[in-house]
Amino acid sequence: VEATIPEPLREAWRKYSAKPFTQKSEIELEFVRHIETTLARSLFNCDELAAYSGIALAFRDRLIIEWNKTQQRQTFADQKRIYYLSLEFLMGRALDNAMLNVGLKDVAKEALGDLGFRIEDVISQEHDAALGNGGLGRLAACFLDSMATLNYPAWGYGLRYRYGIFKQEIVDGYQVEIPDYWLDFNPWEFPRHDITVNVQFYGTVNKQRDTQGRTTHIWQGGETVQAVAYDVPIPGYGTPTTNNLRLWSSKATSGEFNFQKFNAGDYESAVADEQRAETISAVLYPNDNLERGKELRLKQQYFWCAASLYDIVRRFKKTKRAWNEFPDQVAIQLNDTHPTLAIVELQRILVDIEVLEWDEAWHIVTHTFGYTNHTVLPEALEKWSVPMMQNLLPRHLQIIYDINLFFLQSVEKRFPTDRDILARVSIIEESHPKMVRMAYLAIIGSQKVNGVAELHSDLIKTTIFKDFVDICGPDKFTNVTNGITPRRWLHQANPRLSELIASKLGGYGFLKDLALLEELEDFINDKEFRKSWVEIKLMNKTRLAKHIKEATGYQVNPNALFDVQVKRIHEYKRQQLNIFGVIHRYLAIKAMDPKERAKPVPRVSIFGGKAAPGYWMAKTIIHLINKVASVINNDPDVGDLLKVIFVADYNVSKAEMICPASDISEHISTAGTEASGTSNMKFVLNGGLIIGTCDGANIEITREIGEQNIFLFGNLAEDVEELRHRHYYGDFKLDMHLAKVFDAIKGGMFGPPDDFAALLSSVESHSDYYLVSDDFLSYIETQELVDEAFRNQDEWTDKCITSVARMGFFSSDRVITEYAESIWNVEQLDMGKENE
Ligand code: F55
Repeated sequence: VEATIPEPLREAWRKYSAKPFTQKSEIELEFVRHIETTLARSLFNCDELAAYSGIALAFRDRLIIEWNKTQQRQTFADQKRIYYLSLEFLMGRALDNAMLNVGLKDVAKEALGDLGFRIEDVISQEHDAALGNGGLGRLAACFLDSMATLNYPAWGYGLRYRYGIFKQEIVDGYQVEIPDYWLDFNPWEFPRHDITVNVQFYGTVNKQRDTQGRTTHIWQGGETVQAVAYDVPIPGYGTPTTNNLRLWSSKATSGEFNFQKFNAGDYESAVADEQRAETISAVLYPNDNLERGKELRLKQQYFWCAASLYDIVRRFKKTKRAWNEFPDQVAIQLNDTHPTLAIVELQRILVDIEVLEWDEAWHIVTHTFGYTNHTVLPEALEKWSVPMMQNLLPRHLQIIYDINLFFLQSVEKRFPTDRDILARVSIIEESHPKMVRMAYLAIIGSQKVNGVAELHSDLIKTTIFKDFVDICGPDKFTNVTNGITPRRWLHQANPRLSELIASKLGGYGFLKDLALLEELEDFINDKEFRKSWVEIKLMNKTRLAKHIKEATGYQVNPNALFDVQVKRIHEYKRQQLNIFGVIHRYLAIKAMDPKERAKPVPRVSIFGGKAAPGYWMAKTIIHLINKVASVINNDPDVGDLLKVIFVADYNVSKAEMICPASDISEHISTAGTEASGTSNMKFVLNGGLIIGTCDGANIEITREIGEQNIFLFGNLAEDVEELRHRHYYGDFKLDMHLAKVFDAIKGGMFGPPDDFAALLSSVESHSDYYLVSDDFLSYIETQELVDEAFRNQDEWTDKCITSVARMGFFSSDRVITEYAESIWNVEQLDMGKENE
């Protein structure tokens, strides 16, 4: 690498090149320097926010030194790279993670202590980077952590939203959305004003003949928006590898056009152009598992795909390789169908700009991409209207039609007798208006398609993508069960448990090889260990209780059973089943003879999660939870026996506090609807048990930890269709316990019944699409089993320790290794001596 510096200068460069700090005194020096100079603040009015800024800048500098070296190393190694395209990266806070990953949190703690700060207070000043909705975005963040930790040459590509997912407040029991402007002070990003890409929209396509008589397509006119790169360093744990997350920000091109408008005094129109351009990366769409077909969303997708592809191709071209080597140098993973236009864009670059033959280009494209599906819910499968695409991306629509034509021709040849197959598998749905089915395009343009848990991967093969298994063969479809990074979700979220485990396993090796946790089972009868285990859980619950008191005013007893359901609010995730169960429990307590009331196990039911702003039913569920909370929590008959809490503004940093504090968490989706779930893994890894349905990764968690350690209930995925059919054709009676719950709601126990009429009707009416009534009895009976089990604290602790010991499989390191070997075909960078 040094060879690029002229010989006589090398010594000076080497001598003065930045060295990463390791000492407390160095951290203190950098901290003070940043506060006094970078931030221009006096040390005498340095509050916690300023302290956060100072320490964050110090660690940022440190990351950037390794980041630079990593990029050099990767360029030099000249290997295949992974590009992970995701519209969402739900990163959460960066400082704590950076300190832990570079192994200097303890040193930083002392340094901050010397200067008068408590590290926890400083860490909590940071605003979450909340560029995602939920599981899909958080998965991308866990993958970045694992790819860096495993020394894979990998880049994330996303959008730099000015507004992340909204902040949630609860006002009078209703969700209120507050904009999340998070960029006021963000030390973790580096603007790269020199790395820009012009992205074209609208316009027209003209055919031309080139000198060799070939027809070429010229996309002309329309408007151009500039993408500016912002880079975020991603440090691996216990390795110098620091990868890059590149987020694109949109702005108006500073071209002749605006200049002319300005000169002509047409300021308003010039400013309007500027604003329209900036709007593209302004805000994250807050829908999870719902596609709404808005033009701005399509613009976001193309803007981001075009800029990323340009960047990737530019990097490839620097290697001066032939085009057919592209798939040996580049693996692009599509996080859901949101980046599917990247497939079309690469084909366009190769055919229109690099003038490759169609077939050669298409071969390159189809050996470059992989597509991960995250849902089978029909309303979440992306479709774009053909007229909209025609207008915004005329050339891309032509290419899609050509891809479709060639594909359908090959299908017709192979299945000449199946009369409907062409209509079923066509990328274009023949509706009014016509629609482009993005998942089909993603499948056809990719080398591999994967689901995110076994059941889910089986379901996509037998339901939504069945025809494509017949057409493309079964090998194209595979499963990669999700996982989570143990660095954030154990070590960072639960430092005490991590330390206890390390004390038994002889160090923190398990954080890089989570399977090592299995050795914990040897200590299951170790009295001291068990005592510490239980104490840590109680401490974590006490910390959450403190937050609950501050946030809601309600006092909860940390010795009660903490029952947690935190995730996006959605009918398929069935928070309504949970709250109906809570009401059932409340009615049972009320019906008891007061002397009997000592018997039930005290419980705190904790909910958290955001509803998409336009998802009215989800908002109704939030409202019901809050109304139930205010009735139960103020009922003197109930006391500590039952408390209901809604934690407002559930996000990554709240999850870090909540996951370690649960005794039981709920993952109770209608069987077959939750692709995987990942918080289920976080809770078990932190020594909590699960009540759940046979859905998503719950099934594999059961397989790993043993069915005696999980509370499963409810109907199976294979029975769902028939049950729905039965509802629909009238042979249906509401579960009798649920009927009593509904009577209480209808009687006004929780406020005006009209507020909840639609919610009840969705269950009572002829549909009950999510089978709440069908699973209700099984649910409440299983909750009683949970009570029983919790009474026996020793056995409960056995279950928790055993479960943690068996969670090794769910590390995102295992997941990334599987992707690397079976989909990407990329190698880890050889770190030589550096990593020892
Ligand atoms: C966001 C935007 C759109 Cl348009 C569609 C979906 C989403 C989204 O947030 N999806 C999401 O979070 N899906 C979840 O992905 C997780 C990771 O694979 C799964 O564990 C989870 O089951 C799935 O719902």
